[in-house]
Amino acid sequence: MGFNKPYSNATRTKVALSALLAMLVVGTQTVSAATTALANDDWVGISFWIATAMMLAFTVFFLIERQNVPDKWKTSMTVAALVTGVAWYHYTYMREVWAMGDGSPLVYRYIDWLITVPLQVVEFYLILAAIGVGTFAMFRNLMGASIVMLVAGFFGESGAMDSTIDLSAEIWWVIGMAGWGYILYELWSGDVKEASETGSPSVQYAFNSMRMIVTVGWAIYPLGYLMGAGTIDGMGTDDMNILYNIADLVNKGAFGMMIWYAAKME
Ligand SMILES: *C/C=C(C)/C=C/C=C(C)/C=C/C1=C(C)CCCC1(C)C
Repeated sequence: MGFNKPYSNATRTKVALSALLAMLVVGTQTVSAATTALANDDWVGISFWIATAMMLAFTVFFLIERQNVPDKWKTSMTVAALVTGVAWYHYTYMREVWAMGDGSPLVYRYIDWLITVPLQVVEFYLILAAIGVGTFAMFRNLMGASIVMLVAGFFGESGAMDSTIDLSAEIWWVIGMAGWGYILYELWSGDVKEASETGSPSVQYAFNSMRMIVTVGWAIYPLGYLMGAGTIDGMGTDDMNILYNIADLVNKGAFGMMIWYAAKME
């Protein structure tokens, strides 16, 4: 035994995780050192900096804690780590765009959302499956609605479609709201609600946290968008970026923590 298997499984996992982490750090070396120092009162820059550091911390935490939860929660923990890991990667760039004085990092922001929101939909599906209502149709509809929401937001913020169909930022916002509205409808409608009251306490906790995140946590984004679009008097893209950064920490970090907490309840 000692000859064929000199290391325990836990040791192997630790070595694998450390290697993965080292790869990630080396892989983004070029962007992780900011070339411009933050000003003391650069609140937007400070919020980018905090979000970057916290996304990394969440990722490491979820990867390591994955070993300390029951098997059936491990996939959820992996997905939570992917969400914050992908966000961390993009935050290193977003922070840099801001620090270099290039303004609001719109494209990196939306590329990040386009990857992390579908990953979160996978997470929702895992929870919905655990309460017995996760069907392929529901997964597909949630995924479709989230894409509509994000694409509308991107067109509204970037003006990328203006030469084809020139809709105002507010009209794109309404289209995005319809996508989010559909997701809320799916999560609050009768069948799901009933099923959510029958699962184990930990699954119920995960489900209720997820629904609160999508209802309250996600509501921060359309508010930030309107600030950035100049629809709300006296607000602009600086306010939008701070709000988006806080929202990402809540919806990616705190949401992952709730999954972890639910897993530890068992
Ligand atoms: C990790 C990133 C997350 C969870 C991003 C979520 C983004 C939203 C919920 C965005 C919603 C929007 C609307 C509901 C209206 C249109 C504009 C958006 C895209 C900001």
